[in-house]
Amino acid sequence: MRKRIILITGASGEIGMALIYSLLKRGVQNLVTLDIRPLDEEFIGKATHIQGDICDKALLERLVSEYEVEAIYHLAALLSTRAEFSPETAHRVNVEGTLGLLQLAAEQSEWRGSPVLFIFPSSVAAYGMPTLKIKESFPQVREWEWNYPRTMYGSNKLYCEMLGVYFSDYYRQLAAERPVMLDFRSVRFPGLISAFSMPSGGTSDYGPEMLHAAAKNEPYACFVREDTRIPFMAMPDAINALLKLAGARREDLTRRVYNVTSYSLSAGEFRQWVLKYFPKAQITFQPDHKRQGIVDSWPADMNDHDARRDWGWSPEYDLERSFSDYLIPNIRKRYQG
Ligand code: AKB
Repeated sequence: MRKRIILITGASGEIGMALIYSLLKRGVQNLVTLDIRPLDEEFIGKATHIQGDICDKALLERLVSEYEVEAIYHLAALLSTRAEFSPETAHRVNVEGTLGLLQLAAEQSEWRGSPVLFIFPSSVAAYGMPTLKIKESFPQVREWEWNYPRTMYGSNKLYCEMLGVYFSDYYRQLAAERPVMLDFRSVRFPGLISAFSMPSGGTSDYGPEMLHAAAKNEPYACFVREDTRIPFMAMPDAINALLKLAGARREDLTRRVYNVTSYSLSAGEFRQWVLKYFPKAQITFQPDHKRQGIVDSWPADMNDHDARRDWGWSPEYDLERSFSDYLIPNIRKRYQG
């Protein structure tokens, strides 16, 4: 008998580490993690780690020969800024990597006769607001609006959402008898802010970078204008969203892709919140017009009404609580002993 497992890809990334921490805390013992990097020391011995490339077909074949995969949290991705520097690599990892895992989940679902749960974090980058004027006129976008991403990463996310829907609902639709298929569920995240890790390669990174720099007493030059506004969320809420969506009853879900968000903040307001706790922080604005263009194409906020209605989504950390209860105490501990 093969051991039943939960597979987490991108396990050494920001979301991956926070998710593993939460699952272990909930007593989950059957975690198999996959990442191109080694697993964080904190988790060694608590999860079975495979260091390798998600695009390595032989690796995925070995994995299913050893384990029965019940659920996949597919977090591995090249983020928006990094993906612009190597779009072909981003496409390989973000799209081909996801396609390989969807195929794996489809085969496993058919073999088991019950759907493999496939949880996929998508992003505010799946949107593309053509102009700042239009961005202002549509302050809270719905899932189906303005799906015209301007980045390789955003395009990859949007397409992979579609692939997930396809594999769940239409794959082998012309077969005489359609086999049991996977159960794809996705959340579109805003910019995420963690107290315990730094993002790398994203374009919403100016928020967390500003905060971590202030805590380290380092000057920070923000690469977007002061009036730039996008939605953000504290990392514990991102993990809650993934776990809550994973635990929702299938019959309650009216979509496969849901917006989730917490608060919408301009870069100038972000700076004010940082100054409230680190009054000596030296934060200036030196917009990089190329990265600015990417953030300008993301909506100021997302409408997450459907997630609230269908599976009871509600962020636990509003703006005030994110800073006072989560970010500031943990970041202070991290950098100031
Ligand atoms: C990025 O900036 O690329 C990510 C995202 C918004 O998905 N943080």
